[in-house]
Amino acid sequence: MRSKTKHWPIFSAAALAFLVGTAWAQQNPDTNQNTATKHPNTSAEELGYRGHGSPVAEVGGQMVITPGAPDMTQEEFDHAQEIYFQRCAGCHGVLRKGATGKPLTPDITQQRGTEYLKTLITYGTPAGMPNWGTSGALTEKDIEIVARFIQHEPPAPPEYSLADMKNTWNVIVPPEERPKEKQNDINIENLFSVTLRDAGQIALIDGDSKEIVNVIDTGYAVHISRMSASGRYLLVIGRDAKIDMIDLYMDPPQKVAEIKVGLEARSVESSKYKGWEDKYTIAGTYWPPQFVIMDGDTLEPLKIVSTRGMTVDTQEYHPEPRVAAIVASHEHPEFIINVKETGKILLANYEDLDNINMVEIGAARFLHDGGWDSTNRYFMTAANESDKIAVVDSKERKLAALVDAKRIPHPGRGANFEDPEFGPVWATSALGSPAITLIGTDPEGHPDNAWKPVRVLQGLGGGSLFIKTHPESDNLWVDTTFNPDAKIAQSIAVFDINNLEAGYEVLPIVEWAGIKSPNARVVQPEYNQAGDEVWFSVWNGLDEESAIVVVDDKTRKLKHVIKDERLVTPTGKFNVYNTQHDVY
Ligand code: DHE
Repeated sequence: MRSKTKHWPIFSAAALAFLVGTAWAQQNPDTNQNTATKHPNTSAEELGYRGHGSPVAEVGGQMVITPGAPDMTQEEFDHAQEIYFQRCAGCHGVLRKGATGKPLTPDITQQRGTEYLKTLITYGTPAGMPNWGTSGALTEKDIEIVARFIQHEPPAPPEYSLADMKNTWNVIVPPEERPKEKQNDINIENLFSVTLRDAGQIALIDGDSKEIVNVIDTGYAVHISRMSASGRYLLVIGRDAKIDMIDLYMDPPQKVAEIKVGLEARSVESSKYKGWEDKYTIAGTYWPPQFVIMDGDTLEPLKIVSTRGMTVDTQEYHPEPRVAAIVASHEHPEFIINVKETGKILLANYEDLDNINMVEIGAARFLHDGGWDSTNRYFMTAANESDKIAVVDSKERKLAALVDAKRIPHPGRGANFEDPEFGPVWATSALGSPAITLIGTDPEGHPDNAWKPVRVLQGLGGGSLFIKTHPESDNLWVDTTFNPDAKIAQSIAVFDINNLEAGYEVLPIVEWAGIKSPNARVVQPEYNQAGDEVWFSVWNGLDEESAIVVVDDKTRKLKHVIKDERLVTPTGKFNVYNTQHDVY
């Protein structure tokens, strides 16, 4: 393992989208049209979203000299590898076998040669490769080194074993020393866990008073928070695969256990099946490609399962199938696990970890995020690059349908409501188009509409990440975080569920926060427990002022702005009750 002395700046998605999107916009004043000509398959919205740095860069792999590839010094190799993991691995994969980007293995790259590769990296391609050179993101020298580097065998970062995990595992407060009853007077059901992305922290904000209760150090660039089934433990996972377990009964709520489960990760979940509440925690990693089941009280790692295997369509071996969203089944004692590159959904039964029983469902490639339908029986999940929503029947443990959605569906956990014409639906917005696709979810009551895209609404634009409603609400909120037009990225669209044809109202959330920076973006609507307030993050640059904007759901008027110098780069917000009970 290399030890690194230098840390590359973490490009927040906001900064990166700004860098790539703006550079493009400057070159192509009408970004959408020009990307459609020069980069027909990839828009600035998608690039802003996908091109984040990988924490794998902190570790890297051993230098590999490959016959036929141009010479490199160790120093050049290390430098190129760092750039590759920061800029390229998100799309092409750590092992360069191809993910949402094309494969870059030496058999392909050596044929192309250094000059060709330099041009490709400098100017980008119509298939979606960003113009790293002409956008000013990489220097000519960097590009030349990377062009030579990708002609060598990819250096494999180290694996991560049970022993590695145990070396990082720390039970800060053992279960027997934790309080038997809640010690604080916070209404924890209406508490929000707010990701402070670039601070490597979360803020716990009291949903009633809107005051920050505690700010807790976590892993690097926290991605999501999830609740244990009992509502007591909050689980937070960083991009660096560090999990922090926070006990909400303590005064103030604080960390009771921590562990690092790999080099890069996005997902964590807790067992929810009746009789198994809080028993196990699971985390999936991007690197190494595997998931681990841990003890729910202490995070002791118990069982690691690799996700390497064959792709669903061409049935080729993939060495790096990353674990994306994970949900806990309410129908069986199992976790439902999205494996991105193979396009498979695994149902891992946790009744007997020594004889683990797994169902493998073939869906479609590049499974990403998703959530439950309103009955918590069907898991609706995006195979984003295939423009499909896979529907898993968690009761029957099989695929119920693969539904067409518009370009790059990105639901977050999605939104469930009653369409006045088509009955119960689950909805997703999209990264690559303004479309909001409503899918019928009631095979009993509305069999003709079940698993069909019954309605497609047009929102503010592409670059949407999250959509949200609440059982108590008549509103459907849709963000456009990665839209290259700052005005759109700084606003939210809201539809009336009872009159969807009427179109949307636009609310200027960033303006309401009193923030003027062009870098600020609105991301992820999240309801309070009662469903009468919706909270938005105003996600600004690391050194700029960010905020949380609270909107009254009935009146759609500004209710409150939370500003605090500790609120650095807020992104996801997770209301305890809604997250615990899968209400969305
Ligand atoms: Fe996320 C959810 C992966 C970029 C904020 N993100 C998820 C999930 C996955 C994922 C697999 C589902 C987890 C689950 O439910 O178990 N996200 C990725 C990426 O691979 C990607 C594209 C690029 C990257 O390098 O991370 C990416 N995500 C982003 C962002 O740019 C966001 C806006 C800010 C950030 O943290 O970088 C972002 N992702 C979120 C949030 C959720 C999420 C807030 C949870 C939403 C929810 O309501 O459940």
